[in-house]
Amino acid sequence: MSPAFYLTTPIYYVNDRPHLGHAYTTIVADAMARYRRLAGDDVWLLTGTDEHGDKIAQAAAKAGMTPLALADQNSAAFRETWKVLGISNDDFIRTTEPRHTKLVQAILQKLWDAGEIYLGTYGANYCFGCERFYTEKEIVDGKCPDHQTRLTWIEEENYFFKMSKYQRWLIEHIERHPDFVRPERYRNEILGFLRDPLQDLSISRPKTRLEWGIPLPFDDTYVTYVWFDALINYVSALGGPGDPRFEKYWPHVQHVIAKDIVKAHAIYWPCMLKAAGLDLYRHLNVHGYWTLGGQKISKSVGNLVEALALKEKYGNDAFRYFVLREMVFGLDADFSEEAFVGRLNADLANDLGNLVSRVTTLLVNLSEGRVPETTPAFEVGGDHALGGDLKGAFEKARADVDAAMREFAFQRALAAIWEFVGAVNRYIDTTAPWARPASHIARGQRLSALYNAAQALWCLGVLLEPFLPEAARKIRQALGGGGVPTLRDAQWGRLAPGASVQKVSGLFPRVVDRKAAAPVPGVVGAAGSRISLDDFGKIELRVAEVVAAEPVPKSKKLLKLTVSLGAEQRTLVAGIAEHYAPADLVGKKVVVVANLEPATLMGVESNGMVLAGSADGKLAILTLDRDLPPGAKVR
Ligand code: ME8
Repeated sequence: MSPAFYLTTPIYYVNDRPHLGHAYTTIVADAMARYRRLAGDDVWLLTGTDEHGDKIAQAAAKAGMTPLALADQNSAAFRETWKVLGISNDDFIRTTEPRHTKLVQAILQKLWDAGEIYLGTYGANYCFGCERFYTEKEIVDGKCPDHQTRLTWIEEENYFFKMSKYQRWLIEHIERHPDFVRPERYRNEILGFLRDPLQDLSISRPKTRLEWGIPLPFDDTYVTYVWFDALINYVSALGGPGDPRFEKYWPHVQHVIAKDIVKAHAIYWPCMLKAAGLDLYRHLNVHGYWTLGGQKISKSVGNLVEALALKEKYGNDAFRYFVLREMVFGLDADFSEEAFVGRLNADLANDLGNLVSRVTTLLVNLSEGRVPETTPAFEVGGDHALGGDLKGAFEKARADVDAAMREFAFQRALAAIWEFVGAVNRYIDTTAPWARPASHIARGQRLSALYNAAQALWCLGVLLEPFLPEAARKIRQALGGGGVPTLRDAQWGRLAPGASVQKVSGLFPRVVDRKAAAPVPGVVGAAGSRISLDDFGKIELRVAEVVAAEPVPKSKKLLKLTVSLGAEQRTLVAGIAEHYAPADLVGKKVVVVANLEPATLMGVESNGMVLAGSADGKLAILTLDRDLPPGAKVR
């Protein structure tokens, strides 16, 4: 039987719309769930929405809606967002569902019957944003440290959960299970907090103050405190004790949250579980905040970081890659679109996208679109076979990914995969399979290099699945593989000789100018914002002589140009086919941007950009009014 794996995200408040912060936690959980499925586990991934409490009641009042109408609307927005982002959750729970409210009441009744709950009076400073009371020690300048808002002193008769009696036991549990709360910084934070006496937890709110909650089963003049209600979702979504789903998955539960809610999850929740006679979770995995200019991202920062806007603009896989790669799990990370575009262009367009296009193009052009036979006798490098090195590099990447994923270190897992991507790119550069073979040995070596490159690409198509599901599927499909893979498929030789191969180009198009909607490929786009002389100096402009020109197959707009820069020849792709015939260009001296990173357009690598002006649909290439040699600098 496959090992079970149960993973949860927080259930998000329905007073907000999904933004980058929510999306990060959910993407992280999805990547982990996909990875465990790939490894063969029987996975259950849960997310949902937290719909009761002051925060929702107040937001609904402000919007002139009933709390349930607001919850319906925003819960649907979360559900829809996760669908669009391709999140593979197995369930979505709402705390207003009867399956949840029933279980919350059953647990409350059980604790009441067992004498774990009592009626008492309590007065303290309360934050409506956090929905919790703050101790004097936690308050900063009289304000909530999280929301920076003034706290409200509230004194009332309430029901209390005898949490204090679990303090000793909880400390011992955390000390005996070093990775119960991880990374370590959060474990230390909780142990630090537990050095002071733990208070009992107020678990009710009088209905006179708040009606929007689950009534206490033993006193319906009160509703349940939202945290006591919300945490139980992790249990109620599985049907609770006795339900086969609960019995199967609960012993393997792990939670993912950000540091804002670590106290509720690392203190209240274990005590509640212990009192209710339920097993504790395995791990609480805590990540840091996404910030924007140093400020925690929340709904107040606006559209830029709305989860869907980023996905729309850059694509789902690029969005996933950026957040998983950029944030060190556990620490804060600052979001910037520049960093996003930088990673997209460097890691995805350049490293991975070019690799996929190179390998598939080589296989189509040099091996008749098939994976060649293995020819060990011709392994490039003999005993020291480079192919062997490449296989070893993959096995190392796979082991590193596994170790990283066991610790929720997504950024390390991706770094390990990209080390392998680099190794494959270097392997292709070294073996140069495009070189004309001078002998049957060279031909054998070429096929052997292509075989290894194909295996490497296939393995990437499997190992990338949890992180870049769409790109990984395209890679596997290009190599004739369909269906859902497992890690066992990521092996040298799994891709049989003879398997058909299709070219893949433009897997991750470069983002040339993130402000320009659709720049014409190969031609400088519309005027942008002002730049300094220094910035202009970074652009290397040179005179280039067009040596050859031909249309790019299947493209109406693109021409492939071979140009001479004096000492070297280069291939450029320019979006000028609708304005110039190839024959018009040969012999012309044009001006090119010579220091652009390469970009692949319709499967052809372009190493530079031809300058042209355009107006009213007309286009004119920049030429010289006096002769200069090819390669001459332009300033
Ligand atoms: O706290 N950076 O819901 P919530 C990273 N309903 N992650 C962020 C983030 C940011 N800037 N902003 C939000 C609640 N998150 C309760 C949870 S669970 C039983 C009840 C993510 O809508 C992160 O996962 O305020 C954080 O823990 C969660 O959203 C808080 O979501």
